[in-house]
Amino acid sequence: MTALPRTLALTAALGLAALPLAAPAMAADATDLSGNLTQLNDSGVTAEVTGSIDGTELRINITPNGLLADAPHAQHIHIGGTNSCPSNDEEGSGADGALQVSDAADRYGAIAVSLTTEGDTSPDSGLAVDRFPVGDASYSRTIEVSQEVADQIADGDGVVVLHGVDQNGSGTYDGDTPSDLDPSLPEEATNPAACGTLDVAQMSMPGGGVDTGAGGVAGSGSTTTFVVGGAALAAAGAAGVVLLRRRGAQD
Ligand SMILES: [Cu+2]
Repeated sequence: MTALPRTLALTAALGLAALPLAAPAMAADATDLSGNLTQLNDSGVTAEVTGSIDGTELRINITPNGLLADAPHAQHIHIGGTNSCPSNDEEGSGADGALQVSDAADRYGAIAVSLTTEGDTSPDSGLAVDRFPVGDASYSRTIEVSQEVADQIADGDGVVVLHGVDQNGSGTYDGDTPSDLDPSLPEEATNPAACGTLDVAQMSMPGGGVDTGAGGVAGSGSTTTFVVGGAALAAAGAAGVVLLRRRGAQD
């Protein structure tokens, strides 16, 4: 009479235990990140952002579209405002109402991470124009950030901003209005071109954090995987309890 239930419990425990094996323990601390950047200053620029934060290791991939060709584009994770972006039609303190960087700092905050192609990634490199991607070049880098910044990003407090807008359509950064960040540069070199919040998805499954493929699709896919994985873990745990109780009863 007891043989059948015991067999079932064993089968359930073994069968379900195989599912969590497919998701190694390293997945526990990684948090998937994603963002859809939209234009500011009528730049026409959009960008897809994917990545992950695992401890203090930030992985970030940016695929921009519409940035001024052959020109460097400063890009940062901003933190410390209201974790939001201005609307595209918002006017600012630049020429003909162009929105300058400081005009929306109350929304997206200050530079926390400079997304340079190499070397330093601190706010000090915020305008290191020789170390930022040129034109629509895609970007992918793994960066060690401070614990404070990591926590803020994991809490969903990051905003990604791409800079550099050819406001007058001349094909290069020029014009008489100086940048509010560096008066030696024209505002076109630093005005925000696109902005989007760095959104936090569910826990990362293997491969989720390094998915450079179809952008936004990664987030929903790993969410589903997480739910299934979580249910399997819970079920396996319950089956294990049943098994232990039966073993205990037998002794
Ligand atoms: Cu910025």
